[in-house]
Amino acid sequence: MKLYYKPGACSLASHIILNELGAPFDLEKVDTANGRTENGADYSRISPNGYVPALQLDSGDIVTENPAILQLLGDRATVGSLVPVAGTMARIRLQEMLNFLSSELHKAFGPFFSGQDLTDDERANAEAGVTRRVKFIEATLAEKPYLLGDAFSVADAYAFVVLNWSNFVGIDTSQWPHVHEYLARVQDRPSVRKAMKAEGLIGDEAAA
Ligand SMILES: N[C@@H](CCC(=O)N[C@@H](CS)C(=O)NCC(=O)O)C(=O)O
Repeated sequence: MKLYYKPGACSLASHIILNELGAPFDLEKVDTANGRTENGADYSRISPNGYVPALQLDSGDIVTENPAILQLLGDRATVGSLVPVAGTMARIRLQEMLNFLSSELHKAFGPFFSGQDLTDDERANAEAGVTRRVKFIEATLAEKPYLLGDAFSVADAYAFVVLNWSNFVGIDTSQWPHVHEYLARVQDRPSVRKAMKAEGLIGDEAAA
């Protein structure tokens, strides 16, 4: 399998889950601004929408969209419970959460990554949008250690990546005590530190 990724982008969630699986995989960095991969390939021929992540399976099939890729990878886990069994209500809860993360929380960060300088008002609006969505996560984490319950799942990898963007856009996560503690706890997983190190987001000391 090969993951097409951009450092620190939402593709980091799939990178974390690939590490959780423990099987070998390849990585290829994408420059989404110029539509080329690090090997010089035209990325629009790999993923027509031009964004990451894209996962190339050994069959040659390409899968895009975070919720689809994360469930595909989670279903391949041979140990642990990265995704609940398909067809159960627990699996529906995962899909509910992945859709919330993708279409609500992830997209709430959009204005910060628009490439435009935000005015004070635009920044305040964008921050209010993020805060509105994080409140649901904060309330969820007040009840249980991970988004689906007692165990880390693919939803936690995605939530970690998106919530952690707060630190890059200047939103103080200590205003959400459960989220703040959760981010530190998830970042401490070997799969997360390894992926962040490989993407150049943390140094050797933090990854050790
Ligand atoms: N609906 C897509 C959204 C993916 C997405 O927003 N990818 C961003 C990075 S997090 C991207 O590649 N944006 C283009 C860019 O950064 O130039 C999914 O869930 O996979």
